[in-house]
Amino acid sequence: MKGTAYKSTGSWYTVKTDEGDFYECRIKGKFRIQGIKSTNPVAVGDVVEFELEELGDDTVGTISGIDERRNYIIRKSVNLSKQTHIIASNLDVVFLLITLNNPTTYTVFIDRFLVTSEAYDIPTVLLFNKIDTYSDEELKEVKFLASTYRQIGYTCIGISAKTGKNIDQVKALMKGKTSMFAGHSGAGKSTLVNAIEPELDLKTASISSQHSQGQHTTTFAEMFDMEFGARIIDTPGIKGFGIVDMDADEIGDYFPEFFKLKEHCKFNNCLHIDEPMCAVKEALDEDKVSWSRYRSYAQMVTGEEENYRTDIHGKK
Ligand SMILES: Nc1nc2c(ncn2[C@@H]2O[C@H](COP(=O)(O)OP(=O)(O)O)[C@@H](O)[C@H]2O)c(=O)[nH]1
Ligand SMILES: [Mg+2]
Ligand SMILES: [Zn+2]
Repeated sequence: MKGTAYKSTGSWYTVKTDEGDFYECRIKGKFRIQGIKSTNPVAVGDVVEFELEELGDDTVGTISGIDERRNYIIRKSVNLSKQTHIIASNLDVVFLLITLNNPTTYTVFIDRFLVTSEAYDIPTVLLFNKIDTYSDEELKEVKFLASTYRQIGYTCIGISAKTGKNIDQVKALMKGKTSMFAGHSGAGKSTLVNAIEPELDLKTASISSQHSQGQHTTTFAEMFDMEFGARIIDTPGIKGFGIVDMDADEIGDYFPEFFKLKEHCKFNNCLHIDEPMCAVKEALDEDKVSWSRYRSYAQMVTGEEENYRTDIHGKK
């Protein structure tokens, strides 16, 4: 039989078949997937092969294989084992909720997030939330940010999870797909879920509180079906993706607008930092690429940790 993992709680997995039946499944033996050293062999979103068996009065499943993952997101284990925990797999789209204030979403956070989603190969949509609360000045800033990211190719929507503004556009992008909401705590993820499907919010809220009571920081993801024909993966306590191990010379490949220019740099291994005849820096001087994007990039390459947002209009 075949199904999709909706939930994982340690050694048991809830699997839903295409016919819509749910089974509790276990893993048989040990299998390694794609050479990943993972603490959890099956992740939420995995398409699994399983066989049914009787266990007492129950019918349970034994998982014997996992289809190749289209993509996955990980969380590094906090201990030193260097093992990774795969949070979820086979995502169609991730929505990043961005707020100018309460809380502040810095461009460097957005850019790091996008680098990771590019590396993971997960299409990302930027949702500028709480537009009902912004001043004219702040709305200008949202428009400026949105146009910056639209130029690169990202879909950007200004929304209000509270008033429902443009939520229909979000739903249209979710339909028939598996999605995940990300963003800082307080950015409005739960409120957005509530605006899209009120009943679901209750379910996700109960999971989150259940976990926040626990001592362990382990995060279990769970998938939910939505009434209008979409699936959402809830990952309590996750504001972004796990960090991908990346070499400095790889980072530029995940800034799509830099990647396009790279072939015009004099050196084919150009880091766009100090090299002469660098097409990215030339484009920067001509305002053809964004300074805030470049600054995030430079920070990632040089390993500096600072937050910026306030001066996005300038070129400091
Ligand atoms: N005014 C306004 N408040 C919002 C909006 N979205 C969320 N909030 C508020 O922001 C706070 C945090 O929202 P919540 O959904 O809990 O954020 P989460 O941590 O990302 O799940 C709550 O008080 C919400 O009522 C919005 O679009 N407009
Ligand atoms: Mg929440
Ligand atoms: Zn260059």
